[in-house]
Amino acid sequence: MNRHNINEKAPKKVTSFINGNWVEPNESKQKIPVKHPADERTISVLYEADANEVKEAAETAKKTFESGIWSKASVDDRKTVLLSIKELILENKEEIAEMEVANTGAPIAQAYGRQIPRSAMNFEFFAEFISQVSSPVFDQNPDYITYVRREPVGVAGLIAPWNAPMALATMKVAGAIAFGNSCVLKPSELTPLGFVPFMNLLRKAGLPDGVVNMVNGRGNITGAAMTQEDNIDVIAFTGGTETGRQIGSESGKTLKKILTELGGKSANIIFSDADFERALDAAMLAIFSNNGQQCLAGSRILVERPIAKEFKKRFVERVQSLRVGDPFDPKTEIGPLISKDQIEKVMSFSEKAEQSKDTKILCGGKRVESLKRGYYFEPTVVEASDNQNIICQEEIFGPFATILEFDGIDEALEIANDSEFGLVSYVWSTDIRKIMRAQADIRAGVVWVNTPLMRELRAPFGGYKNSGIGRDGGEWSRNLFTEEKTVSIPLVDFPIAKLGEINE
Ligand code: TXE
Repeated sequence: MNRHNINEKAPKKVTSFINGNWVEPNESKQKIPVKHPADERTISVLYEADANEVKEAAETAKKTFESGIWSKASVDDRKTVLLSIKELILENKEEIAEMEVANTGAPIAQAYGRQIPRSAMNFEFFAEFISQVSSPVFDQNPDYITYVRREPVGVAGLIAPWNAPMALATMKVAGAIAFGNSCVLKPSELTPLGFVPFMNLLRKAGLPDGVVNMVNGRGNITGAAMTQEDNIDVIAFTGGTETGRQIGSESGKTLKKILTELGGKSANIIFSDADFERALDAAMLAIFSNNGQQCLAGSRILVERPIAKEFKKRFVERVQSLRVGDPFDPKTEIGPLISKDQIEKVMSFSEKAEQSKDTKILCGGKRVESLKRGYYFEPTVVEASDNQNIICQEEIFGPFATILEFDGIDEALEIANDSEFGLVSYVWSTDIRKIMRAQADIRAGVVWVNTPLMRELRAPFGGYKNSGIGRDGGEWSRNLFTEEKTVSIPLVDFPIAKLGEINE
């Protein structure tokens, strides 16, 4: 596929998927245009699910759950289906990748190299995980055996973002269904297209209808109905911090379990004793992959003063040679931003940087003038002298790197922790004492030492502070998607007090 035949390939209409079937498009529904961010063309139309449709999806998921067809299926049977979903994603990777790129504007090389393999791996990972885990038995009391059962929670409401639609949504779907739950997925209203081929492969993989349902629509309509829905027992959400607050407070009214994975403003600390070339390569990748639209972006680059001048020079040279353009071109490194709103948001930060006396734009800062259509923003580097500046404090979510200089580890850690966020962090050094101090004192859910972007699915992932509540990955996804039931059985007939017995 290339940009010019997207319209032929993309589904013309996207509706909800309930009980294994696509809901018929109903013209009375709110219609939302789905755009290709590289040329702003409308390539599909989304028929928004209202509260009634969300209820129907949630009730279907609940009925399926209660039928036991999946929730009580053996772990081996569930494993077989999950592995088959993995295989089918890989078999259909071209179509899924093309839909993702058409929708997000992420470079196709990154869709093939990262997003699609990760989506397949999510199912493989949970298939293997469920077949290995066990639960504790407490037999310290010789008269009793007490053990813990893990049971699926029920119906999971999965609310996904637009930046890496398939990779992030499938992490939630795979986790939820691996442990026996049914689910209702809501992709972002900006990026529903990759889920069309995905939903179509579930039955072929052997998944019973009604286990995975999908509703499409905007957050304040379809998403809000999910958080209010009694039939949904747990919500897993990835998205913006403000939305996370709303979802948390709404879900609290019906006492749902929640996981929220929110924004970040992650520090990438580069000490002067670091392997300079590797740190430089990694700094580029950490901020500019996925068009800079990723929660784990290393968006605040902190460089120790002795190497700062050289680092800025080399970094800016590399940034200016990034290949910006058509996301369907396999050589493209930076595609367009997702939407008009997003490019305006990013633009507003470079305007602030232009006006502030604490900041200096080293390169970029404008729309790409040579590309007349599409939400293309120049890869941008801004130097800041004060971490309190708004460009160092707010999540910009675009190809926009901020550089700050520091002297010594105390100042580096102070700057790194001076943030409302605490999702990930990066540390570059060859001095083990600095590394050990930094990994202990950084207030963030992940510390990557001398490496960018290492997502170990067995380990917990999530944020401190305003970067979210809870963790996913291996055991932590199991905690989210299961209830723990403690069962105690006596091994002897011990005397039971006879309340109410009349002993004259
Ligand atoms: O995300 P939203 P937006 C950050 C990033 C970005 C900012 C705004 O900084 O610039 O958030 O992006 C659904 N009830 N991240 O506004 O709205 C929505 O439909 C239930 C960080 O586009 O948070 C979509 O499916 N659901 C990030 C999902 O929430 C609601 C990824 C995420 O969209 C809802 C994306 C509501 N009231 C943006 N309102 C990350 N952590 O990776 C919205 N939604």
